[in-house]
Amino acid sequence: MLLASLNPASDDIADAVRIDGTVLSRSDLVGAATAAAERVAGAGRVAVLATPSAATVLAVAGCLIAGVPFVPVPADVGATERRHIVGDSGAQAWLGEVPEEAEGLPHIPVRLHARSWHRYAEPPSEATALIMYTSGTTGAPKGVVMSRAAIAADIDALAEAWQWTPSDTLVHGLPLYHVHGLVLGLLGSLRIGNRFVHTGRPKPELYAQAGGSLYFGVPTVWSRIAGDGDAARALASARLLVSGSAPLPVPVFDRLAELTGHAPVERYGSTETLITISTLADGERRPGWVGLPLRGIETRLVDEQGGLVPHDAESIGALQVRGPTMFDGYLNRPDATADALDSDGWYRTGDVAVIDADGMHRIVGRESVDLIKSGGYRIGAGEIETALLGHPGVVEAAVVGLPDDDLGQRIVAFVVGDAEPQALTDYVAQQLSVHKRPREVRLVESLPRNAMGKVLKKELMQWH
Ligand code: MCA
Ligand code: AMP
Repeated sequence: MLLASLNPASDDIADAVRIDGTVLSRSDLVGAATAAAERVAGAGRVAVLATPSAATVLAVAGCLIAGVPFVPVPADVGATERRHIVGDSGAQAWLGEVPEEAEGLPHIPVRLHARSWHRYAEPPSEATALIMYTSGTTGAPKGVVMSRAAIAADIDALAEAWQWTPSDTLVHGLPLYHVHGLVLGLLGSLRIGNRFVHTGRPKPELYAQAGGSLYFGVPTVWSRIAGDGDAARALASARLLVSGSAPLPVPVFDRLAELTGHAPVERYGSTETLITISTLADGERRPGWVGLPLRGIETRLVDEQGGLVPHDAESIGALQVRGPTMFDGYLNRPDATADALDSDGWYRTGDVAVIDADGMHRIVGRESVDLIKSGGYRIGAGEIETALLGHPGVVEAAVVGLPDDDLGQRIVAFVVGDAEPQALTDYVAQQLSVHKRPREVRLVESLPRNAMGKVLKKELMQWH
């Protein structure tokens, strides 16, 4: 059973889930999620506006109980992105919360106090659990089709790596529409049966007050905690602090270890592959390195000619991964699927890495400057450029990620035109999503281009 702790035979606990001021016991959760399942059973696919709320928890659990694939939609989604996700995914209704503009879909509310004790048969493990939208270097986000089997395999491998058990209390405040917060945080807890606490936002003081044993955060969150001595020291009583979604800077690793007494566990993955590499609860946690392949995962480094690169801690290659946690392809995009996954099941991560003789991995960077990681969010430069070009005051636009102490990278848009910078920031926030807005818009006379007319982004990144 994918959500094993929602088995009626499980012991009840009074506080299985805490979120947005609501506390759900395990039996509340089973009863209310099964009531949500009854409302969607038989639907082909539904959208869930993934606000950090009990309604989202029940909608997600209800879909997985009924075997209805769901599409998590960013809570801060804007108009263009919402229209794309709803249209491309073929979702038939909103389950749980509904955005102001429902894109013509009916709304099925989730009732916190409804209860059903109907028993659904467990759907086949190869069935689709969810479709998550994620950005590429160009174009609109693609739907990543993820099976129930892949999710179960990933959570079980992580439980082994992190000694994650029902006696843990997992705390995070990350969005419930990406792998990190949703698949690992929420579904992981519902499979393993630990207490789950969502802090609403991932603020240092909220992490400090939560009294958890296992904490998840993106590097921006850990960096803010490392900058807040009181909050960091409050985490000394935790068992494991886990960082992922972007590189954890070594000084943040060191400062966190000093203040909390815990060297953070770092792990690496992607929407398409789930988490594939991690350091271990009982193994070496080396600053700047993301660890060893999880159980069942194979990795390799490939050079530009397709040859294998040695594992000598120095030779850099394109990282490929394969194993039971891989996605089933991009929805409606066989071309993109074929580009990403080869016929032997190897997924081209787009990251470059080194591996040492013991199998430890270090992520060196990304192959393309057009995939930006900001605050742990994956953001395609092309998607923001297209959005900006839709504004009447923009003639040309080029977007890059510049190094940022807080966000890892911050989105900077270079624009030729006569629009107000703040108006452009707001425009992207309204069209795409708030977290994809440029943090800086620079109006320029022209963009550096090569003889073919292609913008020279590396040159642009040197402009100050
Ligand atoms: C500012 N705001 C605006 C605007 N400007 N709102 C509308 N229009 C504008 N122009 C408001 C926002 O609404 C928000 O308000 C506030 O400003 C701050 O928003 P934001 O910039 O998002 O906050 P931040 O503090 O800069 O965010 C840092 C963060 C966030 C909290 C770390 O980046 C975050 O949650 N990152 C997590 C991403 C993640 O989970 N990635 C995992 C991907 P208000 O505060 O009132 O709401 S999965 C993955 O990568 C894989 C598989 C893996 O390995 O895990
Ligand atoms: P996403 O699909 O949002 O999960 O983004 C996946 C990408 O995040 C990967 O291809 C990496 O570039 C990056 N990433 C995730 N975890 C780490 C990590 N621990 N260190 C460096 N990069 C990471």
